[in-house]
Amino acid sequence: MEYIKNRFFQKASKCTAEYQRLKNEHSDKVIAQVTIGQVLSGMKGIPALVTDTSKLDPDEGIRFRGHSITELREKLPRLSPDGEPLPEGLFYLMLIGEIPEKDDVMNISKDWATRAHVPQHAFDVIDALPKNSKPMTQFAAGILSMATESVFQKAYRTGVHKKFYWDSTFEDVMNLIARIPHIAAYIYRRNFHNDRHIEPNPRLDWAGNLAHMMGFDSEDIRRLFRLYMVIHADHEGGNVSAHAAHLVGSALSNPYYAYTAAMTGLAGPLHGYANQDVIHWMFEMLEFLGTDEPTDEQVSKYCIQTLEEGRVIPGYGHAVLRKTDPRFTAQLEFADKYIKDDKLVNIVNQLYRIVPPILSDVGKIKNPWPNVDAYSGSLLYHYGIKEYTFYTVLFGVSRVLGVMASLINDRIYGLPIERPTSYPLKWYRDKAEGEPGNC
Ligand code: NMX
Ligand code: MLT
Repeated sequence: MEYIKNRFFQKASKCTAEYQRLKNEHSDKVIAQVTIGQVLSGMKGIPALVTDTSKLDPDEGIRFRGHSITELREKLPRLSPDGEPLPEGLFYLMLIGEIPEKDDVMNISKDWATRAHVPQHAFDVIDALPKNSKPMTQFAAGILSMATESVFQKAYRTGVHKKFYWDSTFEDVMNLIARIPHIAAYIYRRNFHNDRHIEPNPRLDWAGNLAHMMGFDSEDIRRLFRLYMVIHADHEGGNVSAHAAHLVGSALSNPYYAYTAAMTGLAGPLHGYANQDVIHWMFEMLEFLGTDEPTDEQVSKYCIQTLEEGRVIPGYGHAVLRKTDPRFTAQLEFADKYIKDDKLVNIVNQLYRIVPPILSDVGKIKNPWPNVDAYSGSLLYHYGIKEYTFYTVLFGVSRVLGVMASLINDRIYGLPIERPTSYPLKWYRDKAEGEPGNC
């Protein structure tokens, strides 16, 4: 496994040199203007972060090191010809920037299996929380509790030279990725299967093992989990979870701290919680309408009612995307291929016809199209994972791949502490109108 670390080091060292050169030679170069509108609407479109793992195009969607989801599904190694690519391969791609060989992927899988032992106290911390605490609360607590294991933190305390920070961060990241499926599955079995836990199977791949520990061993679910883990893994650096991890990591907090921050961000309803909210909202709708096969007119009226109540339609809209999310499309294709006539999936497809024109008519909504969360819940539900309050945890398992690959990069580049500037509202008003403001 050491060879993958070495390969990363060889590749990333060139980029580290490039980072230093840019900083030394071009720090004064102006690359963008910032408008008041951008500041007042969540810093949208301001280039302010360095993230190599993936880039989001508003019209085309996400590309991982230049590869679209369609390309990944063709090019990344898989276990069987008709299966989905292994997330291990995507991790390699995000980390090193090249499509891996199957051997590389299998080696990562084995390496993670050897690192997968979760310290008992992490389970004890989860068990100390009441069972009615949200799965994401338990998940974040479990991850945070494993900070006791941080190799980076120990290295830092012993005074390791800053040029080696990446090395112990790499070890932490590999350990965290290896352990996170067990933490997730433990919460699932604790909350929904009366604490009847299932041990990991080291012969399985990372996503297959997660399904196994949750109690699902069919090839259908493994296929779905591999797809799920690939499409949720990264969405450039500015989304709330990635940005939170980068920000906290920039203080040289250990990777467990940084990823806990990501997960508390992912738990928000405008971000990853939307994947459970979609199912919740659909069930609310079906209950309200008194049918599980609503007409287009009924669905349409319910959507308008939701908007009139000042609520969002979950699974629709995006801060960057301006077209249907290719992660939505990948799931739609998966459903077309493997799922025949499922009521919930049918409603997701029905919503895809009905919601965009309604959101467009509102006027202010920049993107009326569905995002990744509009589909994912219905697929999980179809395969028997019906406890939708758990769904965001699965998003969180996947997101570790991209966000933590980026943290290793942050450390090898030697990115500094992140510290943008803030001003009172009055300052912006003075800038805009040239007159003293009131507040
Ligand atoms: N339903 C109703 N209103 C919406 C929606 C929606 N799906 N999407 C945007 N709006 C509203 C938004 O709340 C805002 O209203 P106001 O001016 O009153 O504050 C207005 O439209 C303009 O928002 P945008 O600039 O289009 O979107 P923004 O970048 O602020 O927000 C989201 C992006 C994704 C937070 C927003 O589209 C949303 O709340 N969607 C529903 C929740 C969701 O699906 N989140 C998951 C995102 C993906 N993920 O996994 O993280
Ligand atoms: C994500 O996957 O992080 C979401 O689509 C949100 C985003 O990109 O802002």
